[in-house]
Amino acid sequence: MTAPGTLPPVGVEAVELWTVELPLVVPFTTSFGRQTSREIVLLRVRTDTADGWGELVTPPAPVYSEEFTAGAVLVLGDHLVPRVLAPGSDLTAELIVDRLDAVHGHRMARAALETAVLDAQLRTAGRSLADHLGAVRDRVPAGVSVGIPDGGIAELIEQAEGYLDAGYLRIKAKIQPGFDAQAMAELRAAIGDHVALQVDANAAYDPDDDAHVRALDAVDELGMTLIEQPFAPDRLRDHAHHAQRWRTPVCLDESIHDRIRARDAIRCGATSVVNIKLGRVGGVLEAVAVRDVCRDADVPVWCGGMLESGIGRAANVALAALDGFALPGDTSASDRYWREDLTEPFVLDDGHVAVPTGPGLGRTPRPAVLAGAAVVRFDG
Ligand code: SMG
Ligand code: MG
Repeated sequence: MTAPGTLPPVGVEAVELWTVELPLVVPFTTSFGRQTSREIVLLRVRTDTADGWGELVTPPAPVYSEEFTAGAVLVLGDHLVPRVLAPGSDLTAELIVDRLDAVHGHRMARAALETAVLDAQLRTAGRSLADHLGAVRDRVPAGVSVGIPDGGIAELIEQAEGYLDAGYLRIKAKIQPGFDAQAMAELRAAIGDHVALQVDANAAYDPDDDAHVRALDAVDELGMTLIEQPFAPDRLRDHAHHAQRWRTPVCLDESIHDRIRARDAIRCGATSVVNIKLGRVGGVLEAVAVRDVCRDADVPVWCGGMLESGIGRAANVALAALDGFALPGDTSASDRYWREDLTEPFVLDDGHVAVPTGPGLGRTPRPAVLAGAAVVRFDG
């Protein structure tokens, strides 16, 4: 077996961005906005051996983080792709990281490029991503992230019960000021104390606002598995302060953009669980490095999601199969998002999703769904 990091380079000839619009089966509302469909940008690297795919996980607007799709496409075309295609285009995932080192931020854009090159390397070597990363399981426990429904708490309960009936192993509910303790108390009463339930505020609470803190204190009474990102990403001290008051573990998402921030957040007590998203941290290699920091500190991690199509989901599911990913992720089945996924769908079986075993990501876009895509090509 080849050890991770020793895959031979691939000769990259061109990079293509494929854009398709995919409607969500149910609108997804967080504290920062409502989405009814997703503009999905897939990145393909054409190489002299096998082609590789990655997914750009940016939202349409800079509301989750600074990144957004139109900006990421611009950065890829004007800044990232030119740096990786020259000088010399014999590339590895590690070389992508090196060549993009001078660029600040834009991690979701980098991740799409790195994943595509890694996919091409793995396809060339005939090896799956999960195997390459050292996966310890062949299926991953699946949770589901439920947005704030248009119909309020009654609809949230109906949706959550539907997902639990389908077999999902935990519910993550989005909260925001005005839709928090009362709604969560009703949800908890409806689904019962035995169900793993966690909340995600997407940084909507102000630690300097007493009413906001009181609302979170009330959520803390409801037996949540964790509370995800209550405050703004830079406010590590505020997270640490409330983490030591609350019985509910604090889990950071937006705050953790690389291994250094993960280490600092753990050391100062701001997080005792970490949501890992490979797009948010700049790629698969950094995601594994964040896992390593957490594992060394005995901090459990789980795999988040950004409403990916089957391409991004394939990478997430491989990541979630690694040691240290101790909680069900937002690695839901394809039909939770799409009527028709861009790839062969991921399906829920006994609350789990199977880890792809084919070469690379183990998924490619189905040609029919790409027929209507807009394509931009950059040659080396
Ligand atoms: O992929 O199931 C999914 C969505 C999971 O809630 C989810 N993601 O903050 O964790 C999060 C949000 C960000 C979504 S932005 C599109
Ligand atoms: Mg989150």
